[in-house]
Parts: sequence; C-alpha cells; structure tokens
Amino acid sequence: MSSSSPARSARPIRRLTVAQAIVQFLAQQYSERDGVEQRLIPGCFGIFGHGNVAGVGQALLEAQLTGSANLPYYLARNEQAMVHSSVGYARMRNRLQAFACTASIGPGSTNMLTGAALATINRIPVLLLPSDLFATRVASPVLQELEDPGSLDVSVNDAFRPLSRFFDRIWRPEQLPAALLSVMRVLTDPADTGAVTLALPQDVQAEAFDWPEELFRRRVWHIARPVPEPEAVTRAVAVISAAQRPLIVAGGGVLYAEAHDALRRLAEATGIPVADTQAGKGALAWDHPAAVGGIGATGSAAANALAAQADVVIGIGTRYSDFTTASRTAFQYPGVRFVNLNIAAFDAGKNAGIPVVADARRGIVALTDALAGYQVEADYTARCQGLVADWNAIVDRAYHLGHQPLPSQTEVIGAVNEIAGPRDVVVQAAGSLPGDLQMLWRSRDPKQYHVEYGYSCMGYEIAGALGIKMAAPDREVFALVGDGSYLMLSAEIVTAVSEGIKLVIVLIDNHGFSSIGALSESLGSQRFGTRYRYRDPVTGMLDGGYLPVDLAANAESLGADVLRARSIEDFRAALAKARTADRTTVVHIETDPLAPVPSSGSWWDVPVAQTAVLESTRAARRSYEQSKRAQRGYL
Ligand SMILES: Cc1ncc(C[n+]2csc(CCOP(=O)(O)OP(=O)(O)O)c2C)c(N)n1
Ligand SMILES: [Mg+2]
Repeated sequence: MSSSSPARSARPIRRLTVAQAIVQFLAQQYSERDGVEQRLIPGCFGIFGHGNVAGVGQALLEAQLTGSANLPYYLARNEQAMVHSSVGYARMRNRLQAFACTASIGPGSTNMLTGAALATINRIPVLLLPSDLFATRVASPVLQELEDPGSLDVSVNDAFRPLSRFFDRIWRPEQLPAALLSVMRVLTDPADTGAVTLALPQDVQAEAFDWPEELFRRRVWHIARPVPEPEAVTRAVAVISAAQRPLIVAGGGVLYAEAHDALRRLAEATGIPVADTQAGKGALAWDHPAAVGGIGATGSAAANALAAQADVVIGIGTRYSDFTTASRTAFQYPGVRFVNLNIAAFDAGKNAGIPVVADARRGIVALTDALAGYQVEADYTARCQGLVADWNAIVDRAYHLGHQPLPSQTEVIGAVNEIAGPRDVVVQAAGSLPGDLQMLWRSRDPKQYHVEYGYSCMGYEIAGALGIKMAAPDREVFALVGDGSYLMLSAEIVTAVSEGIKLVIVLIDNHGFSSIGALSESLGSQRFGTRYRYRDPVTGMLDGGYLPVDLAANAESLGADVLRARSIEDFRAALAKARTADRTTVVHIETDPLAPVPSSGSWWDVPVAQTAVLESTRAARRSYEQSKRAQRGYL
C-alpha cells in the first residue's frame, strides 16, 4: 500500500541482499583526519563456510566481477589470524582504517573471539562479521548451532558481546541501516574504538530488500581531535610546574594521534624526561636526549630509577597496565601525583590523576604553551643522562654478548636492530621477546616498534606482520616469533605466499617457553611443563630428550624461503639476505633459553602458592610477600 504512494515511489531504491548491501555500503565509507581522507574499510579478510559462502561471499564475488563495489577479498588461513592481520593493519595506519572480517557460523566465528578481545583491549578498530543461525529458526538446530534450552535467541556469537565496543545482530533487513551507521561511529571514535561486531544470521544475509539509494552514498567519517578544557590544562600545569622530578610516560595514544613531534617539542622545551610503554615505544627516538627508555616491569633500569622518585607522572595516551606500573610498584615517591592526558575519560581518571581529556597532539601542544618558561633543574637532567648512559652500555653488551655455544636472544635482537633500516618494523607479541624488546630495542621511527602487549597473544606475530606489510608495503617487516608462538599460529605464511606479500620471519627456537620457564622458576615451580621435550619414563616429566621437530622444514613446506643460521655471524648474514629478498623468508636460529638478560630493576605481580610442599615454592612465596609491600594504591 505505502509502496504505491507517490512520495515513496519517488525515492530511489536499490534491491540487494543484506550481504550485498553491506558490501556496497562498506566500499563507500571514508575516514578523515587533519583534512586527509582515506578508505575506512579498505578490504575484507575471510574464510567461507556455510553461513557466509552464499551471503557475504556471494556479495563479494558479485562486487568483484561487476566492479560495482571495490572491497578486495583476502583469504586467510585461520579466523583468529585474520583478526590479528586486521589489527596489525589498523594500528599501522594509526586507526584511520580498519579491515572487515567475514567468518562462517559456529567455529569459524568463535575462532575470531580471541582476535576480538585483542582488538578491544588494544583499542584498535576492526569490523567483525560473524555468521549466525537462521533468523526464521525453521531448520533449527542447524549444523554448529548452540542450543540453549532456556532461550531460543542465544547463539555462540553472544560471546562477542563483552569483547566488542559495539555489538548487534541483524534479525531483519530493516535493522541494517541504523546498525551500519553505529558501526562506523564506533570504528572511528578514538576514545571508544575496538572490535565492532555485526552478527549476520545466514538466511538474512541472502534475503533481498529494497534499500533507499542514499544508504550507499559516499560518507566521510571525521576522526576527532578534541581540544582540552582550558581549566583542565590550568590545573595540570599548576601541578607540573611545581614538580622537581617530573616524568612523562608516553603510551600508544601518542602514536595513534601522530603526536610524536609535539611530544618531542614538549620534552625539548621543558627538559622533562620521556619513558615509553610497549604501545608507545618509539614516540621519541631512542637516542633523543630526553628519552630514558621503556618503563615498568620490562623497562629500562634508567626509566625505572627515575619512576621510583618521580614527584609528578605525566601519562600521555597510556592505560597504565600492570607492566607499565610494575604492578603499582614503579612510582614510590610518597606524594607522587599523576596528570593524565588521554582521549578516553576512563584512562584520564586513573591513579586519581588530574584528567586532561583530549586528543594527545592537541593536549600536548596546550600543555607546552601553558608551561612556557618551566624547565627542570640542570642536576635532574644530569641524573637522567647519567642513568641513560649506564643503560646504553648495558644494552651494547647485551647486543654483543658472545654467548656460547648457542647465542642469546639479546644478540639476536641486537642483530635485527643493527641490520634493520630506520623505517623497518619489528613485530612481536608474546613470550620472552616482548620484555627483551621493550628493554633493548632502539627505535628510530615512531612506527618501527610494533609489539602487541595489551593481550600478549601468542600467534599474533606472523598474522599481525601480514597486516602491517599490507598497510606499509614500503617498509620491511620483521616478525620475531618464538617456537611456541610459531607452533600455535604460523598458517598465515601461506596467505603471505599466495598474496605475494613479503615478510621476514625470525624464528627463535629455544625448545619451549623460555619466558614462562623463567617465570615458573622464579616462582619456585622449577620450569614444570614449559619445555618441548619427550616425556621421561623415569621422572614422568617432560624433561627427556629434544623432539625431532624441524620448524625450519615446516616453514619451507608452507612455501617460504628458509635460511638456517648456526651462529650469530651466520644469522647476521642470513638476515641481511632476507631483508633484500623479494619473497617471504624465514630465518631460523636456535638460542639458549638460559642466557642472561639485563635486569629492569622492576617487578611484576604473579601470585605464588601460599602453602606448598616444595621449598623452592615456599622461598618464592616469602620473596613475593616482601615484594608486595612496595605495592601502592594511588589515591
Ligand atoms: C594464546 C596464548 N596462550 C598462552 C599464553 C601464555 N604464554 C605466554 S608466553 C608463552 C610461551 C611462549 O613460547 P615461545 O613463543 O616459544 O617464546 P619464549 O617464551 O620461548 O620466548 C605462553 C605459553 C599466551 N600469551 N598466549
Ligand atoms: Mg620458545
């Protein structure tokens, strides 16, 4: 009735399936910051199965064949991995662009959950399109459907709700336009971004509907740079300008806001030293006079010594994770105060700090202007520089340890650092490498250091590197991966090979978990269950001989070129060759998991059993209780 009314029929419509409408819509979305526009959703990763093969899959095929929408499709090998690749891409593009990911119903979709958590925790935008059960329910239960006797509208995709910054399920086509607009709003909101999930029932994906043509117009989403409230700046400056020993903690927000130059000017104008977090590393070049290295549990001893006595901590774009605060033991000055510049009010309020809610760049500029004339005392600067010089000597030694017979991991990091070009990217996420890298890596470019340490997810390395290389094809990308992470998720080597995307993968083989092994030992648990070994028939433990596992051969079988390095000299030569190769190349090296690593002079809270038979555990508990006394609430 209404469709025959003159007013309605005059409105142009386009008849498409829900999936086709989504593809057409995504291809028309742009983001804009500082007057520069780019595609907001430059492509779609996916793995097809029932649920999306005839829905989103059909729509992507038709778009490609007809040229009606430009949304390139990339076939991933694992759904978790494709979310990692998307996160790598979006982080590299400073959150101005985000990939879409389509998955089949059931396990294809739930494989994305870990990626969703990783994206949301790291505040990186990604659009997830899990497929869902039938909206009509006529064929229920379908293959891979979760049956809940207490509710017929529950599906496995409800598990995305707590992991997503926005979640919706499209039961009817009419719901789609409003949902799509909300999706774009959240993806482009720098304070609220993360995983955005649109669950798509499989029958609805294929259902046709008459869409208003204006749904498919080109849309530009402005990415905001909010200015700080002048009164907040005044309050912050009153505290900072009274400080004797201020310290800046630069987090990932500095990099996403492209505020590194502004930060450098603030540091140069005031002399305030700058320590950085895992996500913020590289905000200042490592050899800038104000740079004091990483902070926290895996930071530099220099930054941690300064943190211990800082009277004002200026956190910029940081979430103050436990690694950053050394589980709240890093800042020991009794009257320490915090000033937190953050785009998210949630983070700005942490540690009872003075909140300055703003874009990092605009906020830093405002603070710099308002602090005109303020300078730290010369003896404070001298102390900072002395600590940094001592630390630099420690790093030099770690880079060239000459450990025998197998090299140390610190030498491998040194070699990668010295062979990488200034714009090359190093990628890592879990194991002993993030700690060693935050301590030892010398960043020369704000986008050089890419360690995913919000979720520290084993398996991010290769998949993330793929997305990073897609985002920055002009940079060499080195994925450093432990044998544990490699075994968990190396399948995206195949995607890199099939797409002709070149990665350098450094595979550090130490026959198990050097990280958790060391942690276990320090907690009295004797490296139990952390070695990749045969089970010893006498002890019943996994401490028999080495396994006949050849990870280099495994990488070769996936289509990568492989170089096997037998010594650190060999490794340097292989790495130089891999850097100039035009194919994905894996450089395999065995290292000694027990080789020494410099100390950060810091602590991380991991509880130890309060009662135990083993004396090693009881001793660890005593030392744990001792360390815990340094833990503070900042109120
Ligand atoms: C998906 C996932 N599972 C488990 C962990 C806990 N974990 C952290 S490091 C680690 C071992 C990593 O082994 P490897 O990649 O060989 O690195 P290494 O410790 O030897 O440096 C484990 C199991 C994790 N971070 N992520
Ligand atoms: Mg290992």
